Amino acid sequence: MSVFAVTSFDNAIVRRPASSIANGLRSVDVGPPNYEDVLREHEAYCLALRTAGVAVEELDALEDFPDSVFVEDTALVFGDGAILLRPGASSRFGEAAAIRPTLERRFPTLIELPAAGFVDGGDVLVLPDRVLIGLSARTDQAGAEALVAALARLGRKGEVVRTPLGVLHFKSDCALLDEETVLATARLSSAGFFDGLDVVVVPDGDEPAANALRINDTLFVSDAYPRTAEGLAADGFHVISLSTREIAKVDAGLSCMSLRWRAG
Ligand code: CIR
Repeated sequence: MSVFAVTSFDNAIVRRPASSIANGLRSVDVGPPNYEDVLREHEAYCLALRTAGVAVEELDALEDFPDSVFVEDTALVFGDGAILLRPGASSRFGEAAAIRPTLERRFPTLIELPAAGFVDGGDVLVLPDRVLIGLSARTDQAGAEALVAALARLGRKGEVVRTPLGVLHFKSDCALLDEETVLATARLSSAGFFDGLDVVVVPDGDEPAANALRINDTLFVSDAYPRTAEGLAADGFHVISLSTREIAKVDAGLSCMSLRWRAG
């Protein structure tokens, strides 16, 4: 069995938010995010990634795709190759084609999924020994099985699981804290997908905080959930809180704004 490092990164791709993010998909409409504030959150995020030791390439905004800042949903990337995904929301179909030239330029191998089924990168959690793919309203069985086959070509094992009902993405409810530990909501941790790993459960009411992001020595957590952030800091993690107030209005958190990998 191969075991891969999964919290160590030296490169990331992000995309500048489009002003059309006001029309981004959302499960509950609490009003459009303010564009200037989204830009501020995104700039702080990029700076934080760079400070954590990552070289960040920022792609141009795509006004035709309101959710295109959430590049995580378009691809799965590793040092030895990338997989172009098939985002499952119709307004996002074109985002994979838009990022394709960048991935061709940056990765030695680019695998494309067959034109059947859908997978959003937000439903994919990369663990050291396997890759969990959560079935959801965005990721279907055909897409998940195609991704398992694509992962096998990169020497990795995919395992199809289920995103909790009513949760947008599998990773809306979990994140890796380190190579042995997952942060998860109670509803996800009880599903038994994290065999062999320690699980830290976010406090009731802090569910969105589970979409944290570990980059090298730093753990990024939403500043809207200080209880979670303080608990993780007390556990010894180097926690940096980042604002997600505006992007949360279009159901987004911290992992979705970047593709991350270790090239060297
Ligand atoms: C969507 O519904 O597709 C966007 N408004 C939010 C995507 C968030 N992506 C992610 O968590 N990976």
